[in-house]
Amino acid sequence: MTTYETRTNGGVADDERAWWKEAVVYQIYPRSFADSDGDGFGDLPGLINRLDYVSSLGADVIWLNPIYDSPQRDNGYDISDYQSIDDEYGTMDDWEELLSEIHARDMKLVMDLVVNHTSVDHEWFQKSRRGDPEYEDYYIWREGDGDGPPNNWQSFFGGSAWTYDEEREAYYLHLYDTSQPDLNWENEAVRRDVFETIEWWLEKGIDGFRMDVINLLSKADGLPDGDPDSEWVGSEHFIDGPRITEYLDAMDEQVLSNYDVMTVGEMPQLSVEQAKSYTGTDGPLDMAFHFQHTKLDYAENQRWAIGEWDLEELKEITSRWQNGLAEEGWNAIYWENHDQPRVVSRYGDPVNYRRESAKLLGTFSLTLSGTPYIYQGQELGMTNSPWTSIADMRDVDAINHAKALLETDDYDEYTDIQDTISYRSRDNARTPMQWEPSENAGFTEGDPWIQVNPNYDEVNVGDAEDDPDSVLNYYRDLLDLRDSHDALVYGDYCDLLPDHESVYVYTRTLGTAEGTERLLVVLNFFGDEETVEVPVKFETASLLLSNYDRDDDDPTTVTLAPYEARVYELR
Ligand code: TEU
Repeated sequence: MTTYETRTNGGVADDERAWWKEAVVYQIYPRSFADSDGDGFGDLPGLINRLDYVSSLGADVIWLNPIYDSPQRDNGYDISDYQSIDDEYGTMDDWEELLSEIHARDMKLVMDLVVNHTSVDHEWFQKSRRGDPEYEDYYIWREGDGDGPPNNWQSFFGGSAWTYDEEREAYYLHLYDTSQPDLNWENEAVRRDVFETIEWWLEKGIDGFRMDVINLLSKADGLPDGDPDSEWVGSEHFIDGPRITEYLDAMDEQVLSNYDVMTVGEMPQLSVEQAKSYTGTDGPLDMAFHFQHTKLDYAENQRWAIGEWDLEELKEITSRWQNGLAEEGWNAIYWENHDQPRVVSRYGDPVNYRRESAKLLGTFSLTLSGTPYIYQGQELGMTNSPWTSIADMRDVDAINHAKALLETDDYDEYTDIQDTISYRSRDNARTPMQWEPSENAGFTEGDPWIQVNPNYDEVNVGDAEDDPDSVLNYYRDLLDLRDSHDALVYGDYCDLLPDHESVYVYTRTLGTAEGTERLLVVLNFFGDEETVEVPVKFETASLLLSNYDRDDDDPTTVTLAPYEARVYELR
């Protein structure tokens, strides 16, 4: 493993510096990380046993997906009690131990905040459904329109966003699964209860929140019909809705701003302009996830259709976000999370160049402006899993959509849609973490809740640890590189070859007390050899890192092997 000198420059103003800008976040999906008791589900004691591994990567922050009480229809994004730990994961004592073990390793813990909706099993919904006067307005209830639902809004998981409740004799709104009713943020009591919950966790000493679909909280007055042709029908009436700024500002002013924590909003259909206002100096959040680069491989803008992706579009999106938030706001950089298929299988080559392309894609993430997020297993170059039957799939989203596709006239049987569902399913991210080349990849001694990717005998932590050329050890170098170069955190971004179809070349430049620190990143995104002329002037150049064994220090004319990545320092 290469080591670099530690930061030396003083070119960044103190008020521009922040620990969460300098951090690298490692995301853990606890259900699939490590099982300590053999029930086939990952749990907190299992995770605690693996903290040294996370720390060995050089990660600064752990983002933990929801572990609260939940009927688990949407794997914990359907919460029935915000202040308790689901038995599946362990106890509150386990959680306290987890927090202190994370802090003992000098890392921080970010928890998931899911407050656009709860589970139908939440006490608030149970009381609301019964018409309890204190809770009747905690959710969004409406009479139907004739025999049908109140409007044409669609659930993200397919079908109407409204479900009729026999007990209340009215429809409730759910932008996700029918078991996930949307909270009514117009109701001040809802806001008060949510803010109290946030404060309760902050008082326990956590270091921040990842906020689920947080730009969906405010729904347009009168809940008007949506454009029937849009990708998500109704979304223009609930994304960045009329009172969203007011709600998030209040959350920030009343609670968050009293703590030194980081916040990242997950924001479907986010634009750069909106991101600036959410994450700029006066904005309520520190950074936000947008989705634009996760749609490159959609066909005709459809998620459940696979298309070819092209690099120029990735460059266009990336530059728009890098430049757009350069002065105001902050990016959250990611390829993978628990909702996205594995990036090597989408934008790399999992068959011929798995290692090379995994390293290339990692180099991209770790050298951009913004806080990088690594999803468990990404650092091994884990791939999508081969799914042979819908019966093996667990994700409510994939299962609902498979059903919906089969109800259309376009498809007759499951085999017609199998390739699409297998490629796109969120289950690809949720197969167990591959620890060892032994049964069930060392994840559990029982039956895993979801299939283990059969390539675990080749892709696993144990073997990667012993191999100096593994994706894992390359990731360690990348984190070390970022940690030792302020230009990678605070430097300006400049795309030098925006029109090149297969090679991405950019610089990150920072004026410092000792002169200018400038890094040059050269990435060949495809499987053919490429030679590029790099339009850059310098006095000396040195190659800091490559995913091939190179000792060439001249970056003016570079011949790149398939999926080759290089990072140079220029003086
Ligand atoms: O996801 C919100 C969401 O709509 C997307 O992340 C979606 O899954 C993605 O666009 C697929 O490409 C969040 C959570 O991350 C997800 O796991 C939950 O199912 C969802 O909210 C509901 O809480």
